[in-house]
Amino acid sequence: MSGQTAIPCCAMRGGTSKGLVFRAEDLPADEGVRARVLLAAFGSPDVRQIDGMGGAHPLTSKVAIVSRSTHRDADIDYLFLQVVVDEARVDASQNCGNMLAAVGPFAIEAGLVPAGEALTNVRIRMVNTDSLATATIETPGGVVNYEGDARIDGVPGTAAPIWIAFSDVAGATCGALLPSGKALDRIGGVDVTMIDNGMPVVLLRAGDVGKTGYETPQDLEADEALKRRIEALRREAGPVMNLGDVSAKNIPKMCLVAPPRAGGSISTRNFIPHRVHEAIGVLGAVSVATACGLPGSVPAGLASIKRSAEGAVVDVEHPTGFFSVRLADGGAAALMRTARLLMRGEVYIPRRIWSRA
Ligand code: NQM
Repeated sequence: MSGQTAIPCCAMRGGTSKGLVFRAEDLPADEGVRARVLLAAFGSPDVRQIDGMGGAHPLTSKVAIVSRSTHRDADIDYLFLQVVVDEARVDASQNCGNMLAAVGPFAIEAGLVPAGEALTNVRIRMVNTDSLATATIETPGGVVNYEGDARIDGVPGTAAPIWIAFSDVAGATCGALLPSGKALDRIGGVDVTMIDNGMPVVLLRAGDVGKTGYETPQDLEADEALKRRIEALRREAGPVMNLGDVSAKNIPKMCLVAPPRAGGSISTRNFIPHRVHEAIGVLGAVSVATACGLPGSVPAGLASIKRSAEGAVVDVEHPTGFFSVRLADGGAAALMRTARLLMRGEVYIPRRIWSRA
C-alpha cells in the first residue's frame, strides 16, 4: 500500500527514444487531468526531472498510450505524448516513430494482440496523425523476443529487429506532402523545403545559417544566436505549413542539411525543435529522405541517392551514424528499429494530483 496513486505501466526503449507505455484505461479519461498526471509521473517541469521518471531530455520524456482499435485495419491505437521537460506542457501535436517500435511488443505482452508462433504483425493506428503502420515482431514460441543481432545507430549493442511499414503518412499533419505546394520556398531570406511525410520538417542548407552541418549537437545547442534564428524561421514556416501558431508546438522540426561526408546520401542536424537530436527521428528521417528525391528541393541539390530494384535508398547521416530509408512510390516502404522492455510496474503520483475514484 502507498499513500500515492499507483498507475500500471512499462518503461520501454523504442528505437533511440525511451519512455513510459500505458494502457489507456489505466490513465484518467479527462485530458487535462491526464496531462497533470503525466507531468507528475515524469517530474516536469524541471530541467533535471529529478522528482519523476523523465530522463531530462525530450528523447527520454515520452509517453505511448495503447488501447484496442476500432479501426478495421488496425489491432491497436497508439497515442503519442511528448512530456515537455522544462515546461508544464504535454504535447500531442506530433507522432513518434521511435516509440512506435515499442508499442507492438507492449501490445503482445499485454495480451491485446495474440502472438504468432514465429513472427507477429501488429497493425497500429497512430492516433496523432490518424495513419497506419504495421510492425513485425519476433515471437518464437509465442513470446516476444528482444535479443538479436540488429543494430541501429544511436543505441549501443544489438537487439531483435522490428520492421515497420508505413502507409498513408504523406501530409498526415499538414494536409499535403508539400503544404506550400512547392518543393522550394524562401522564408526569412533562406531557401527552405517544407515537407510532411509523417513528420512536418523544414529543411535548410546549414551553410545558409553559417554552419557546416557537421557540428556536434552540443556545439549547435551552445550557439544562442543560431537557436534564435532557427526558432524565428520555424515560427514563420508554421502557418505556411497549415500548422498555425507553432510557438507552443514541437512541430515543425528544423533540419540543417549538408553534403554527405560518410558515404551516405545527405548529412543532417535536427532541431526537435529546441534541442538537437543525437540521431534523427524515424518519421523525421522519412520526411528528409522523401525531400531528397524531390527535384528542386533544398536537399536534392546536395544528396546522393542510391537506387535498387526495390526502390530508392536514402542513407540519412546524423550525429551518431546513419538512418536508412527505403522509398517506394514516394512513400516509405519499411524501416528497421529495435525496442526493449526495461521495466514493468507502477508509477506513483501524489494523490492530490489524481486519486482513482
Ligand atoms: O520523427 C524525435 C524521436 C523523435 C520523433 C523528435 C520520431 C519521429 O527520435 O518519428 O521518432 O523529432 O521529436 O523519437
